[in-house]
Amino acid sequence: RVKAGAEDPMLCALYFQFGRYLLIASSRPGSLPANLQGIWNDRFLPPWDSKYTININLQMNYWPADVCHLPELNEPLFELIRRLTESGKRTAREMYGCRGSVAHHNTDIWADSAPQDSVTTATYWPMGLAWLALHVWDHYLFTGDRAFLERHYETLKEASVFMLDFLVESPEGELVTCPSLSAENTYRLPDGETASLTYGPTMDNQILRALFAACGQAAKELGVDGELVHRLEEAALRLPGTKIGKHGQIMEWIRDYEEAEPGHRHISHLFGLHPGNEISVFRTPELAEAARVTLERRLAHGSGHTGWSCAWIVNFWARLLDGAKAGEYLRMLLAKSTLPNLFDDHPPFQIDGNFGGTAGIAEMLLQSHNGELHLLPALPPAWREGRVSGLRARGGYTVDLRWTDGKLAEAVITADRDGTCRVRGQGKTRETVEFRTKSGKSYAVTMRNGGLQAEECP
Ligand code: FUC
Repeated sequence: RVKAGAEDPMLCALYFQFGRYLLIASSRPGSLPANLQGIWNDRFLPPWDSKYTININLQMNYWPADVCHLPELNEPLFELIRRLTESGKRTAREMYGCRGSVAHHNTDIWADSAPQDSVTTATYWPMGLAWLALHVWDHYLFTGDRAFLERHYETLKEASVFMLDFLVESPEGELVTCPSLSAENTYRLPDGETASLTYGPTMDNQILRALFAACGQAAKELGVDGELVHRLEEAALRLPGTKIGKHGQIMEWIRDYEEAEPGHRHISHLFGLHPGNEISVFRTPELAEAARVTLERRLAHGSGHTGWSCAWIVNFWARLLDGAKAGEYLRMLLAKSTLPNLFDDHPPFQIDGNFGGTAGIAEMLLQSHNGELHLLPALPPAWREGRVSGLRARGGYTVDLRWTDGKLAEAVITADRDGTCRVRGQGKTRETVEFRTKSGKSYAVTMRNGGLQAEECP
């Protein structure tokens, strides 16, 4: 029915739980992380060697883990990141003469950190470990697990130290990665020539701002590396900012080049919208509007044609608080990029779209990246009635939600620890409520007398 254009909210619910099941089945403590086919590769010569592409795909596999309340399934990822941090030290030293640790766009079960393959639009991208390091920090934000942070802080530190050595001053006087590229995309010069080589592409700057901030906060939390924190804060101020180009779009490169493929599947320059958080409807409305233009331009030229790309687009629309669009692209993911057994279809079968789609559904129901819990941020109009229980939010909360007639009926928020919780109501509302929490206690949040109210559950 969905293929024929119908709505089927229960299929979305099934797809969500199936995504959780796939991670449960393919990423247990003690195993390797879920690869491009999860564990379901059936070929001797699998697509992309059934490995770990780390310019989006492996990261996407783990987007649902924390928010969908499966935190322990991250363990294989963190173990691979730990090994990658070790091997990346040698690559940093021998290939670049830098301290710290680096990985490129692809890795494998041996945690190879050197450039792999010979793809001129991908191979020499130096940001793989920097992006993965952000998973360490994000997991800590969900769990508050200090022993975990102590064990994996080294990745945040080594990835940051590498960048401090690696960054160079651009002609504009900013600090930039060089050489680099914007994952797998190419730009066109006025004389018609196309290329991917660049310095300071937008995604790198966004990842670096997030990495330096995360490493700095982690170091402060652990009471270590004061001098490094200071250097990271200084360097962050010198990174190129996210800029708006001639079409009103987020600029993908350091110059406002034309894109050779305006419908490209990678939308790397929106990293700052998702999974990053420097672009926000509330905090940076101009950039959020430019992100919307970026998405619309990409989609008008056919982007979202691979499963994972469509799944990322669902997450982007959710972060733009557009429930109708998020719902539309989730339907597209199901109608065009899903095989009869519900496996994601790149094509061919590739599991990242399942995980990205599952994370996208969670992102439509609950967001927590802005220092607050945002309830039903992007509920699609077709989901009139519903409920979900056990979602997890950054800050250490478990969240149950129920809605009727397209409106929030009640949320029950259970706190892991004592603190202050700020909650935002549905969609683009400015309505928020803040309350003190006690560890283990639950709080009911409802709309009453036109305002958001919170009270402790009996
Ligand atoms: C990246 C993507 C491709 C594919 C591959 C495994 O290179 O651009 O679409 O998903 O990873």
